[in-house]
Amino acid sequence: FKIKKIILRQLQMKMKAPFTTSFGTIHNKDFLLIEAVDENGLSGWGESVAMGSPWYSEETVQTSQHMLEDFLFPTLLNAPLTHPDEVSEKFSHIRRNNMAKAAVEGAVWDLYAKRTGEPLAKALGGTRDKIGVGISIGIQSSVNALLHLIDGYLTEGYQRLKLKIKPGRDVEVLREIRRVYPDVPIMADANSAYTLKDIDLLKRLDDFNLMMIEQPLEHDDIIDHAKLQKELSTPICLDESIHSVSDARKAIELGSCKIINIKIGRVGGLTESKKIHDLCAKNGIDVWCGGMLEAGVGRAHNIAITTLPQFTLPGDTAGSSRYWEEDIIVPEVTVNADGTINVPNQPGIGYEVNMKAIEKYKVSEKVFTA
Ligand code: OSB
Ligand code: MG
Repeated sequence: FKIKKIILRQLQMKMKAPFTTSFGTIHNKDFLLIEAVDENGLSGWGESVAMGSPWYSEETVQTSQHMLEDFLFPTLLNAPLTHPDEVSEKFSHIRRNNMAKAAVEGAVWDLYAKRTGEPLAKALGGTRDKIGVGISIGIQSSVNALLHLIDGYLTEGYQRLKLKIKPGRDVEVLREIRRVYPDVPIMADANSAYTLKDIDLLKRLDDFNLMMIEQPLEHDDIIDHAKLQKELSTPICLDESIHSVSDARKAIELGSCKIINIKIGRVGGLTESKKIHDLCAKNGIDVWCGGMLEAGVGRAHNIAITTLPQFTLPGDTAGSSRYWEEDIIVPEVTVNADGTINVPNQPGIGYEVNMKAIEKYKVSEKVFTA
């Protein structure tokens, strides 16, 4: 098959509640949505997780747009394809820019699965019809505010809590939450807010029976994380540090982590996500699907990849209503009372795009043809 037309839309969606990490606060989600159209007029959808500013990684909405328009679309338009695995091969002469690559690769995967009439989860080799999910909670102004939020999310059924931490908002906060919830599965995500100089403080986190601590040290590091893991009983999970199956292999060899968070955008697409998944399965490394505050299209891709067997831990894929007044897919993603999401069984991503909602949030649109 061939991609004959690509429609690139930029959207802005206001978050229901601001999301605060060790880096700052997100009020509005700016992102690119990609619609890839084949010779029969069938569309596949992809969503870029690059954000407005480069705090999580070096990519932004604008750098993605540049890479897509000037390099990735020209490589893909009109190129004969038999399987979406070929897309990342075609992009391999372009360094990094993983979020831009993943966005358009995701659209090709959706289109491919729609053409073959199977759910994206099946096309990827997924085996589950339900996935377990937790919730990632940003840094709050007070412990009481955090406790209030936690109470609501546990009532909704989420299987585990991920609490964002940073220096000054770590040990005391976790101690208080553990006191109130001695048995709830809890993990902490530092988004690289610490260094090895903080090792004594990080060791104190071992007291709280955390499932894992996510990315405590620098965003591009696997050496110091290996040193830290030797000193901690809490498993380290890497997020920002892992961009490829090659990074994952090195981190596993060094002992830099016991768990890997796979984000499709961070690793350059679904094909690379599968490779990392397979490597982790072989090495007994637990895997879960991270989140980037996605709208519905990206969320649907996350649900599909999470159906692979080595996604053994609950991911960050919360329901649409946790983020948005109105999502861009129908039906919206909902979470069952037992903290699971039903995997859709319609072809492709399995949700319809809501064109009215897309029009409402659209900031700009450009069409590229072969
Ligand atoms: O580090 O996992 C992260 C959101 C934006 C950027 C990075 C991260 C996150 C989250 C939220 O933790 C996950 C989600 O709810 O989508
Ligand atoms: Mg993280």
